Formats: sequence, structure tokens, C-alpha cells
Amino acid sequence: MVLAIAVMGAAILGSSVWTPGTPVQAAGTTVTIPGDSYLPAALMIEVGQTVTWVNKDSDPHVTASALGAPEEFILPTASGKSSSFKFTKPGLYPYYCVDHATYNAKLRRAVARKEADAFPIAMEGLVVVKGPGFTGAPSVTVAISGGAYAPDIVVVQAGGQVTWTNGDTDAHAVVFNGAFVPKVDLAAGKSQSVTFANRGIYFFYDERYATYDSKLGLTAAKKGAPNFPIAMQGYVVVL
Ligand SMILES: [Cu+2]
Repeated sequence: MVLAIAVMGAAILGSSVWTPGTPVQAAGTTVTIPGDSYLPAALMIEVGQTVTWVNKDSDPHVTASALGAPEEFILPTASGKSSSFKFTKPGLYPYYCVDHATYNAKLRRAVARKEADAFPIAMEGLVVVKGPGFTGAPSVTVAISGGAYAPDIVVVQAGGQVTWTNGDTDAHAVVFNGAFVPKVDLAAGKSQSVTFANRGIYFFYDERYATYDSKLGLTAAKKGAPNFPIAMQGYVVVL
């Protein structure tokens, strides 16, 4: 009922603020590798903590930090073994498996290799390391252009606002998973804002161009999507 009223209010007013509920990341510092994927896909830890990747797959995997991470790591992990990394600098650490994904430096995204189990879903994850000096902005804009989000990971403070601006000539629909928030439907040239009251990691994607995989917590790009196999997805991190 509250949702229905909020959506109706938005439609009438033409601009609105919505507040999502529970964030999506799991607690703990362990990431399981059950196949060509990471579970959970997103973690939030404190600076100084160590994350352990446990390879329960029959194949080896090589987990590497993506471009621009505050610290670099590359962790070859044989089948049945574990690898660990201690995070000593706060910030955002997107990562991927170099055996099962490549990296597109222009879009700053992992790209699934065709032979990967979960193709077109990339073997990728995110560690958010909280600590001194790493703070969220009061408001951030995500530009949608060429079927991509720029940036695709944004950091706001609790109570902060994220605005999606559609600079494409076709419509986009931003939806959230694991969090109670209405869909952000964006015609070409339109903007929409969402206020995030609660701390945590929120996963979003474009349901017009990607399909959510609830087991992996990531999306698969639809055939014909711009930038396929890179899916239109991102994270809002609320500190
Ligand atoms: Cu791998």
C-alpha cells in the first residue's frame, strides 16, 4: 500500500525520492568459488581485515584486482585450496578471475570469456573496505550513455542521493535486487533520484538489457544488449 502510494505520487509529481530497504551484501570475510563465480559477489569489510577465497571448484582460478583498486592483488588458487588478501587501504576493490574473464579498460568492466560456465555472466566480485578517509558524497550522478553506467559503482553517505540521468536515445529501467525500492523508469533524456537512508551495498541493473541471476547475485546481458556480454549493472555503496 505504501509502495503504491509512493509510485503514484512519483507519477503525479514527475520527480521523486525513494528509499530502498535492506542492502544485499552478505556478512563475513569468506568468498566461495563454487564454479566460475564468486559467492557472495559483494562484501563490505573494515580496513585491516583479510578476505579468503575458497576454491571448491575442480578448476584453478586466478583472482585479480581490477584497474584503479587502491591496492593490487593477484591470487592464483588451485582446486580445493584457499587464497587470502589483507586489505590495508580503504576503498573500492572490484575484482575478477583472469582465467574466466578479460578486462575492458574503457568500460572498466570484467568481460566473461565464452568458455566460462556462467557466460555471459562474468566471474567478478566487489570488496568494499571501510576506513578513515573513505567517505560517501551527499549526492552522486550516474550517467547512462551507450548502454553503460558511468560510474557503475557510486559511494554516498547515509541519507545521500543518487541520480540516474539517461543520456541515451532509448529508454532504460534501473531496478534493484535484494532491496525494497521501486523501479526507476527513464525515458530518453530523463533523470530520476533515489535517496539511500541505510548503509550497505545495493545492486542495480537495467532490466531492459540484463537478467538478474539470484543465485550469483549478478546479471546476464541480454542478447543484442549494448556492450554484450558486459551486463548493465552497478552498485550503490552507502557508507
Ligand atoms: Cu576462474
